[in-house]
Amino acid sequence: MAKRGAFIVIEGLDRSGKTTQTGRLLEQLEQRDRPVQLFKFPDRTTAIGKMIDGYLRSQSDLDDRAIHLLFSANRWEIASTITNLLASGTTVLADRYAFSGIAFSASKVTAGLTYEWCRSPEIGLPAPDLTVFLDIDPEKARERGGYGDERYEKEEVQKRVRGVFDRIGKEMGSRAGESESGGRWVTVDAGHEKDIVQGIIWRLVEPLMNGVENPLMRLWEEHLPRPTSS
Ligand code: DGP
Repeated sequence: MAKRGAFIVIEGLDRSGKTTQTGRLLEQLEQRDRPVQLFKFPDRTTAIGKMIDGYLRSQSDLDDRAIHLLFSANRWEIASTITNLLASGTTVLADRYAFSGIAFSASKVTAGLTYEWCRSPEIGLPAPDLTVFLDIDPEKARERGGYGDERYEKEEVQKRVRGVFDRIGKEMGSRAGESESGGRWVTVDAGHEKDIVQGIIWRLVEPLMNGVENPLMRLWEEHLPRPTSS
């Protein structure tokens, strides 16, 4: 049977070099025989994405729960496209995914959103085979040329976000082997030179380039209702 495509996610703190590394990885993947498609989350081109864009640029204010659900809906509106592409043998690369959804919302101090509440709408999304988390000390990130003007681009926020990503990484890591519904989670030190980071990422991705035999899993699928036999 033909193997399905691999689903690879790149996560990272702001200023971690995520966009550069995702671009470089895409170029490398395009040189292979297998088709590849990149998705960037949030996808600001859809109707939901436009609301998110206005919020990130502080042009609009939204309730913390409402914006959380919009970010998640922005992934769900593309979920079936991702599933179909993988089934047809395409490699799918995502710049951010459900893990950013949890990390950025759960780190809001005044919102009082629990980790579990933030995770809830992400349960059941197509699960990546590999998530590469680009980790950088927020102080070092700031020294890289400063944060931009968007809502979360502040050192204090990034420190809290990093803490939640750490928790997600531990949760995903402890599940590897026991359940593959989150695939592999690998933290990469994004403080290295660009070429070194690129090399590390490529070594992680290359084994997946001939396709994947395992069926596509769903994120945290143990929380989904079990299929009934009747
Ligand atoms: P980026 O275009 O990758 O720089 O992302 C834009 C900003 O949006 C960045 O500060 C991270 C934040 N972000 C990305 N995904 C989510 C999400 O699902 N939920 C929340 N609350 N923030 C997110």
